[in-house]
Amino acid sequence: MTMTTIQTAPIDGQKPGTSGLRKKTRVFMGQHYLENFVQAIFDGIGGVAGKTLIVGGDGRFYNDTATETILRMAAANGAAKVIAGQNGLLSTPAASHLIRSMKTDGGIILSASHNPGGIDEDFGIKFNMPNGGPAPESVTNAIFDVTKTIETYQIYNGDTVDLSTLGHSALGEMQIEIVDPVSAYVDLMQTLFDFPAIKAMIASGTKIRFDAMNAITGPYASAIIEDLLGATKGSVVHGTPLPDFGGMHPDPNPTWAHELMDEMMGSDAPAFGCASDGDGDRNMIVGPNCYVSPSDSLAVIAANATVAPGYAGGLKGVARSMPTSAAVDRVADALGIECYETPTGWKFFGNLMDDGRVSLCGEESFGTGSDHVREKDGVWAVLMWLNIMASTKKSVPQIMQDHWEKFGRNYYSRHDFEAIETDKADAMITALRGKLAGLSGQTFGTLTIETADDYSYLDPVDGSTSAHQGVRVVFKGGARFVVRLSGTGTSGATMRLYAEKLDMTNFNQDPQVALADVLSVAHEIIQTEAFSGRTAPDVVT
Ligand code: G16
Repeated sequence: MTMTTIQTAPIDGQKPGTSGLRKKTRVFMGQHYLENFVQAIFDGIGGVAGKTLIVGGDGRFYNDTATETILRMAAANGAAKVIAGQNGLLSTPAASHLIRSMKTDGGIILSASHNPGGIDEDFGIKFNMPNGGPAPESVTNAIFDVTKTIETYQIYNGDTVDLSTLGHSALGEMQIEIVDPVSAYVDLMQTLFDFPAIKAMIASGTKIRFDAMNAITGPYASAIIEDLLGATKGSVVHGTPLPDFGGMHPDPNPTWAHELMDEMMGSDAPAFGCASDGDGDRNMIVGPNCYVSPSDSLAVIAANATVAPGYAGGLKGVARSMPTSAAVDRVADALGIECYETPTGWKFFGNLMDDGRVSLCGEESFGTGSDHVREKDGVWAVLMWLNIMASTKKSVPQIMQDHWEKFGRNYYSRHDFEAIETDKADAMITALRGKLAGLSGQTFGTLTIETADDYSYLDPVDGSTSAHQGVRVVFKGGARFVVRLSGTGTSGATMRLYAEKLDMTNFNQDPQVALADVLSVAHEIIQTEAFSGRTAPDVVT
């Protein structure tokens, strides 16, 4: 076996987005593409000599090859040890947990999350810090800077790397430990939730359907929901992780998890339905005839978390991303705890959790989690909901109705306009920003604009600033819309339009009807059709 220094050159476009670098798989398979970025990670974090890293991914096409490459490069760069999930598999929250519990120097997670997988679909890679959370912008910027000047990378050639056998081995001087991807995570969940109460509820006839969408959470959900909690075999559907997710688009929302939605809206629906995404950090919760929006899920969890043993002492505070609805804000008010607003991206929650300011975080993009790890966590959210149902003895629709009666309902919806030509999307956002100063005071039908700005975040912990994090237009009375371009797509630009309106009396409208006026004003201001040619969204959540 030999360590080789390979000559390379910078490759354009290796700037990490909302959550790491995501590109078409074939782009990652191009000459030096993955290697350049991995070397940039190593150099951007100050080298890996003597360090211990976690490596794993969601099992999508190219996961195994990329894992092996990373191990070879870590060895050649002098890493002391790499701990990898068996067969290169780790859900994102499980990786975050291992990074923390094994006191490592961070980890590399291979995933394009909720994007489809396969040779013609998407792949991704990101670095997580020793706290288990996604690298902050200071680190991703340092990594990006290296990609612009890189001339060489180091890699070990020779011996094969066996990712399938649990236990210890070595690659040159570097130790390798292959671990079961599931067991440590399952142990952690049992410290947080009332498993006996959930088990009793399931034994008394509560039926569950967990749609793992042929992605990473299948083995985790089977171990917990079927084996430990006693749900009937088959409660976890699409439970085998496949390199192309069996052709499914593993994004747990009503559009892509339509099989689950059909079942839950049908006459013989189980009491509880849920789905998770490619790498297991997202979740969707559905009751019989009752879709729970992610923003509402966050608020319900905040209001009820103390039923779970891990949260019995109360929440320190909560945080939500700016486009997420303000439903959780009123729960925080009622609880007398702080509610923080951050830009889109789980990485912004890390400082707040590390500083002991918040224990619960959530986003409209189907992400909820707590300070048990530093990623959002799909299976965690499912267990929290099951714990709430078991403790309150209420159904999902009843939990929602009671919540709205107590706190009011924030009608909420996100409309995605996908794969717009990048130039057109940029022109649309630039024109919108140009209008902001003149918008306040303008009236559109019954809606009068109170404020309009381009959101900028000042991190209260480290004092860093993140500007241009989304245009927000707030109407008198609190209704609002937000517009931003996605940072996770791989084709063209995706415009996300988020609309919200609080109603304190009428809780059972169709959100699209309740929000029709806000959406219509939004399009009038954005000039969506004129700039993009689009008249309807591709995905509505
Ligand atoms: C990532 C981030 C989330 C973010 C989401 C959507 O999720 O971790 O914090 O809300 O992308 O981002 P965007 O609107 O920029 O596409 P995931 O599940 O893709 O890792």
